[in-house]
Amino acid sequence: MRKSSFLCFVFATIFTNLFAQGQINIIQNIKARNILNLDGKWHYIVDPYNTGDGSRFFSNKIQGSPDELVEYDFSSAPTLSVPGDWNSQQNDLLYYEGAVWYERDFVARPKQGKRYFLNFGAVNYKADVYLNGRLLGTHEGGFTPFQFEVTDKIEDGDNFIVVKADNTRYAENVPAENFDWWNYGGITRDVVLAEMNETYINDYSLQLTNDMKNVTGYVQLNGMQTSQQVTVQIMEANLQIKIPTNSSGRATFIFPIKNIEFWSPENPQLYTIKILATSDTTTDHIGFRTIETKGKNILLNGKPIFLRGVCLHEENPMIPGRPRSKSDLKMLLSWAKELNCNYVRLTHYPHNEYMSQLADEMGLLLWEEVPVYWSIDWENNDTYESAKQQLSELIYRDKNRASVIIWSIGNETPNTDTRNKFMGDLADHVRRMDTTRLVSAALLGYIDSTKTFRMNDSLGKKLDLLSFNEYIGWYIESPAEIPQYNFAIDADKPVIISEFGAEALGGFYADTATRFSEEMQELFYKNQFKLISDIPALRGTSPWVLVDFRSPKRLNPIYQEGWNRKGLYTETGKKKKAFFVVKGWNDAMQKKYGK
Ligand code: GCB
Repeated sequence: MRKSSFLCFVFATIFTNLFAQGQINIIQNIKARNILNLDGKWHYIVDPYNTGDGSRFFSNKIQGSPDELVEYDFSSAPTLSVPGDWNSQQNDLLYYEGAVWYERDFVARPKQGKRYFLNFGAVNYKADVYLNGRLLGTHEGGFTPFQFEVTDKIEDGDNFIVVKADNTRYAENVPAENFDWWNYGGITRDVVLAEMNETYINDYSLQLTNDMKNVTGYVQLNGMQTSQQVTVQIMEANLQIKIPTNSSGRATFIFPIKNIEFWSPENPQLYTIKILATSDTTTDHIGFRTIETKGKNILLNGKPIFLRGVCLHEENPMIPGRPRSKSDLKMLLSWAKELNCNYVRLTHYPHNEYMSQLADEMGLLLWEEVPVYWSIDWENNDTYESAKQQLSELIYRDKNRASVIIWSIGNETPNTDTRNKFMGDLADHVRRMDTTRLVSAALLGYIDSTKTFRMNDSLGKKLDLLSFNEYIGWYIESPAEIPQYNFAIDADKPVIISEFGAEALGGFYADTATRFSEEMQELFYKNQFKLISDIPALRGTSPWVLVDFRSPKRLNPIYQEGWNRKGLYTETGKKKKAFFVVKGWNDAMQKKYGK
């Protein structure tokens, strides 16, 4: 890179930051660091009576002298693969909910002057983490990353980690006790140990400003040498800025951009970002785009866009349980592409971080959500704090992903005062953390005596998009009756139908009046698309759902057998008839709105 061609402007103090750091303290893009991967086989002990704390499983004892009483033994216990849930790895754990203790040995050679961090991609739901018998801390929330510094606890030579993972459902958790997906328990995402310099780059953000003329953001150091010179480079565009960090190790910046191709689904251009401090360097791949609403329109890079979407659970039906690798997830997004989607709603919880990286690479816009789902303990402050924490961790993790355009604060929640306070505060919190994306939630409407679907949810006022789920023709009457309904949605903001769908067992063919037939599901979508085309502000749809997924609530012994069958693909990856109706709609919307 030619230095002379670099632009270098410092306005750091004049411009406010688009991101507030929040309370999260995790190494940004940790996989780009010097890491020891701790995935693999971990010993496990199932603890249905919660005996492990009292029996001190965390000390990982092996019986020494014959008179010693030790009532467990990890070294001879069976193993589970990490990452991975326990439900899909052991037949007798399929429905297990409770505590499982994991143990893994590793050898470390810690170096003088380095710092060490143990990082978990996700553990569902609660994790108590111990290193060499000492408690590092506890994390709650099943879908977001967390980390502990272990510099003063790691041994030169043999070490062991013990994790108590507990996926018991409680009314005060987020999600609470009732939800329509499998409650996969365990260490479901990667575990790594990172070796860092004493002062390292902990976090950074790079965003395009709404006028599309500048890139703005910050770099945050962690360590003793807080005052350093930091350089941020956008490699392929030959841009860089040099800035000093302040006494808290933070540097904010804004600099004009030239030669940048804006990221979009048609042109998912990512740039190599290098951040160089005196004591550390790191790298990432980041795209630049803007997203905003204007009246009824959603504008991507200033141009109106229609979100041709589909909903998705983090479940690849070809692999039992939670997907474990980037390639497990890639298949799902490729299927969405085959449906001619430019957008995916990742329901109902933060998905694996590979999802947003893949969406960045593949050119898919994303809606990301936290599991504030159905009934939550709205009056409980701890519940609120947990929802807020999960949201903060998600935003912190994915803030540099161009694909992510919407933060969703929940799904199908009741329009009550306590809920409005809870979720209204969450919406404010999101806006404090990130001013560069849209805030939404999947709301519910009601149907009046004239079969008119209306919205009166007061939370709508707090959101950038009016998004709602509706099941006219499946939970309300059947597909043949859909033409009797209509929508009265008088919104001055973009409307997104965040869910609508019907079940069909792949390969079950019958007439359009037969539940669970492919023909009924096909008619459902044909009639739905006619119905919703009349909504003037409609700017996006995400049918429920891309692929059949496992849910213990779905108990029809002939058609469901533990699967929610609203997929457009079967669990073996076969397209159902309805797939082609949805694709037809996406093609038509693409024609109408251009790319
Ligand atoms: C919904 C929920 C979703 C369910 C779906 C269904 O409204 O948001 O989680 O799985 O309906 O299939 O009933």
